[in-house]
Amino acid sequence: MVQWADLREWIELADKLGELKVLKGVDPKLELSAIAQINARNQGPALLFDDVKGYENTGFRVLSNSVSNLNLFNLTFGGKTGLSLKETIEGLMGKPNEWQLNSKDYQVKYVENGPVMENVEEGEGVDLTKFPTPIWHDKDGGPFIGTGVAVITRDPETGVINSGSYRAQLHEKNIVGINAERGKHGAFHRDKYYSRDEPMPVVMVFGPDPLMYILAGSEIPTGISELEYQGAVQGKSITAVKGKYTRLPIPSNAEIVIEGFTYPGKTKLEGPHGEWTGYYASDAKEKPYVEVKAVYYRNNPIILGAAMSKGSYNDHAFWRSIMRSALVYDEMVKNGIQGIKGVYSPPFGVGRQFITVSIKQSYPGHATEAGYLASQTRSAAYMGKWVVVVDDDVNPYDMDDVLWAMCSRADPSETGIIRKAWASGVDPLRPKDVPASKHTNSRGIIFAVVPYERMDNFSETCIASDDTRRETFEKWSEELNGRWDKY
Ligand SMILES: Cc1cc2nc3c(=O)[nH]c(=O)nc-3n(C[C@H](O)[C@H](O)[C@H](O)COP(=O)(O)O)c2cc1C
Ligand SMILES: [Mn+2]
Repeated sequence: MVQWADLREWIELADKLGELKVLKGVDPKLELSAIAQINARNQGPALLFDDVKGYENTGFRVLSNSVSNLNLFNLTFGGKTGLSLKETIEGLMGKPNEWQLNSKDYQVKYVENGPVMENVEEGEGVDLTKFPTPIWHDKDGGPFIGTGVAVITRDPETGVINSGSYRAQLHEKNIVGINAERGKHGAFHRDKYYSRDEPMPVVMVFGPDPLMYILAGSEIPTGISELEYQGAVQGKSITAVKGKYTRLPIPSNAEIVIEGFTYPGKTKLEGPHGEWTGYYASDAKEKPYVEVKAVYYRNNPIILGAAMSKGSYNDHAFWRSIMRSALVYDEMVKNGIQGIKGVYSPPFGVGRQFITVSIKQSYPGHATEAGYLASQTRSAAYMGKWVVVVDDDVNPYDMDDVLWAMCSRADPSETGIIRKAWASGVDPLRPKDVPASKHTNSRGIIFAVVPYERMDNFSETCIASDDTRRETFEKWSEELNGRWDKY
């Protein structure tokens, strides 16, 4: 059960936990982004940028690093704070399946009004340039107002409402880009509208609460509305006002929301934008854009920003790492794989490109099944790269342990290869002559497990047992630094 109602209450609680810092006078051009990247890497507190340079005394703010550490993650999901990584991930096992099942019971509750309606500007009155909008990287094609964003669209065939995080470049005062990659739900919706030659109605939430941001940015299964899923996580439906132009839900407690339309055949040059892979992998390209009909915002609104960068310098690397671990675990269980002791997708792979699965091998082929499946679960299929299968005596959350297993148990010539998997234009390995829409990548499945046929006579490990290490650590705790394990 989550104890906060909106981003502002969340910020207050983060502050009480000592997990919030307010920074004033920061330059939105590159400086804000650099601070956010460093802070992400350090798993630091949430950062609230006030009096942003050039926007002094407007009251308009930017929040970054909203969920860059364990306490902030657990605050967001309503868990206890002070939990370890292992406790946090294990506490989530089984939850995604439960939330998915329950989501139908938490339909969006429509209300007439809400804080987001404190300021309403329409038509010619729309001017998004008044909000402090960072320039995130020196080679970016412009400012991006939508980074920690939730883009809400409706499937014109099924009526299901989707919320996905797709970056939004601020092109003009009433024009923002939309960048849903092929295969994403928002892109399917667009294709369906355009095949009927109809415009696509769009709502973009630039100041969602951190849970709405995380769920928009996570691979929630097709056909499930992320907004209802959020209701299931929180045990309470989210409330929204029906958009005047689009009839889409406008989350009533959000900070800044726009509604408008994209039109078949209408595109603008979008990007480049420094991407989560750590590269400017795709050039500026013609992409759809939203013509904004109205903007709604609270007094003193807060944009939720998310810096893209390399590996663990990414704003979303930390929470994605935990979300991916929980989502992949649940999907594997749902597919009937037994004996899974842990799944972890660390921040250096941005919670996508490296997944460790620890299993208790109990039949020949078990590790093969687990490794290939983990790689191709819906939640891991997009832009994955490596899966490492380890035995249950290896700590999947400790990369020293995982790399030790690779060094000692994996036979590189046995690495499984999957070709032509779901990749994207942001893959730095995409050859320049292959269009983003056609690019696929390959996957490596590393079996860092004792070969099943040798399990009875494989060399034994010589590390002191967990019990011995724990007891010894307690006995000599004054002399020893750190911990007896690395969970
Ligand atoms: C901060 C952030 C920015 C993202 N930017 C994009 C983007 O520009 N385009 C895209 O297709 N996916 C982007 N993603 C990934 C999608 O949000 C993610 O794949 C999500 O599952 C999409 O929602 P959907 O599954 O409903 O399509 C981003 C994720 C995050 C967290
Ligand atoms: Mn979706």
